[in-house]
Amino acid sequence: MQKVKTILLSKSVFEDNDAQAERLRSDLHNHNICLVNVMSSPGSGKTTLLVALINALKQSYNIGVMEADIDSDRDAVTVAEKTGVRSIQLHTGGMCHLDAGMTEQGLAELGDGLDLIFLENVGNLVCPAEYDTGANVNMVILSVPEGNDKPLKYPLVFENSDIAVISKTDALPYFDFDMDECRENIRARNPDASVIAVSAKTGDNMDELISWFRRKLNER
Ligand SMILES: Nc1nc2c(ncn2[C@@H]2O[C@H](COP(=O)(O)OP(=O)(O)O)[C@@H](O)[C@H]2O)c(=O)[nH]1
Ligand SMILES: [Mg+2]
Repeated sequence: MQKVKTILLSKSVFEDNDAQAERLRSDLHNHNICLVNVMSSPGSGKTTLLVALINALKQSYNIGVMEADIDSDRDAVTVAEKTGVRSIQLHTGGMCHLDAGMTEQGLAELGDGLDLIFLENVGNLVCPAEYDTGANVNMVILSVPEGNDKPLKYPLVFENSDIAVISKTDALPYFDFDMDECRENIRARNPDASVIAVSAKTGDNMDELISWFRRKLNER
């Protein structure tokens, strides 16, 4: 099994997270780095989707990954083994989200020379939405088994995201998931968000998601 670096993050010293996040976002922009904050509940398919996305984009961009969790280095090892890109594990010391200061600590450990960095936030639809990490792109993932009403129950994470991915579409035949209603629920919270439904398992519609990222990265 591959070894990955694990960093224990210390609680942020900054009182004004929003100001710190704005500073970080503009620093990243000035260095032509795109940081993508990936949020979802546990098990909705963040790591699986990242592996598929990274393998599609790694010839074009220098990619790094920060995997945030309360414990274990499982996701960072999975990403390193399945993609070969630079991957580190961040431990939050029990906290259920990352803030901008913690994200900055992770970025310092990840190192230079990257132009696309994915941050897999702690699995949780509530807390990560309340703390701006300073990312340039916020992405929320909602999987088919979770149900199409989640944008109504957890509105903030959908309001704060640039893109909402509906994952595990291969499972649609087994769940009462109304795709049109889900899209409508997301649009009601955030009319500006792109909504893309995919299956990372079968590859269904992954091309649309990959193209979305290529366009976003070209806009930098
Ligand atoms: N059927 C199906 N299962 C998936 C898909 N993506 C992920 N999974 C499964 O869902 C579980 C959780 O996936 P994981 O990527 O670890 O989710 P995370 O906790 O959000 O990072 C694993 O058993 C995956 O194999 C998908 O597109 N379709
Ligand atoms: Mg994961």
